[in-house]
Amino acid sequence: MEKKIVYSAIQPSGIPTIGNYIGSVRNWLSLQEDYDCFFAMANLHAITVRHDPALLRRRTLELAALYIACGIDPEKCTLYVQSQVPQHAELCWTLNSLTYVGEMERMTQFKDKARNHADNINMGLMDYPVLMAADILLYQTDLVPVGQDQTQHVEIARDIAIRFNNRYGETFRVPEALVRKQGAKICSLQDPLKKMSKSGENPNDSIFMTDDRDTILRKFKRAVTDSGSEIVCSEEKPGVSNLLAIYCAFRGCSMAEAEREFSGKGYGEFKLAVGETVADALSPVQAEQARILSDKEYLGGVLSRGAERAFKAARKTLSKVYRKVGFYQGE
Ligand code: ATP
Ligand code: LTN
Repeated sequence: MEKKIVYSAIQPSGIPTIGNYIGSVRNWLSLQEDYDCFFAMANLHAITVRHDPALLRRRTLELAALYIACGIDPEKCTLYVQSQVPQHAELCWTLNSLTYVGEMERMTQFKDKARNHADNINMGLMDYPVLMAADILLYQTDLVPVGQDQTQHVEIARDIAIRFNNRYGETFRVPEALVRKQGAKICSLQDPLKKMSKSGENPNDSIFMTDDRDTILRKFKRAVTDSGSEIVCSEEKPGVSNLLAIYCAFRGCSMAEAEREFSGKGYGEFKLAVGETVADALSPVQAEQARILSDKEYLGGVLSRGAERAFKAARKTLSKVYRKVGFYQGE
């Protein structure tokens, strides 16, 4: 039986946070055993906000090395850089004509980013979800493992696929988002009502995957907790709940187990335990990432094999799309 197809990506727009790890990469690990997985560095998406070209190039390689250091196996999955497969931009253009401006204006991420980058509300920023739909649909994807914040974009990808299929005949498989309940939204350590994000302005909001032990312990020590002293997960305690979610993700335990472990303990002790757990988990990943990054030949080989495999799969879908739309492809 043919394996189901999984697609996901992260933008190399900054240093990934433990939010990216918990909400996405970590969930990809088990999928690579049973599915045909494509994981990308979404660098085309990363230029929709102002960026530094040299840094973008470096962050792209760092992200690839991080994926592998976290356990993504390039022998089992297709790991590649989005801009190396030209069909993404080509399909995006085609899908643009099936997408309404009003739909894009309503996207939460667009509204947030437009607010935060008011001097640079460019066409790419608005087109972001269509490019993401192209990423997903090019590979005839079944499942898209993402964090909570991306579900609206996967929904749009589904709508566009259905719209295309209705207009031109069955062409795309209609994908589904795969969002794990636990850890789907890791929040800022300073403002637990806000998502932890790799491009936020306050570095104390986030634990970056490259933070050293002292930095991690310090950031957790300063993390905002809530009034009262009980260590339980509840809506009235967003700060404590967030720390518990992080702890569970790295410990691999349930919320009930974590609550039991910290019952009767104080916030100070709790925050130190969370910090130590995260630091212990990140330290081997960081060492492995550095090792992979220094082996340029290996990393270059992985990415060029990945791009080649992705290209072949993408070409197949795009040629079908071009035929259906009526684009001349030679006799
Ligand atoms: P940026 O700040 O540059 O917009 P980001 O940190 O939001 O980036 P993305 O590249 O947009 O990260 O997201 C990559 C993946 O990580 C997506 O699947 C997204 O849902 C997931 N993700 C990002 N932040 C979190 C978070 N705080 N909690 C859980 N999942 C997250
Ligand atoms: N927009 C996503 C990154 C991304 C993505 C994708 C995720 C780009 N293309 C395709 C899943 C499938 C984000 O997380 N900001």
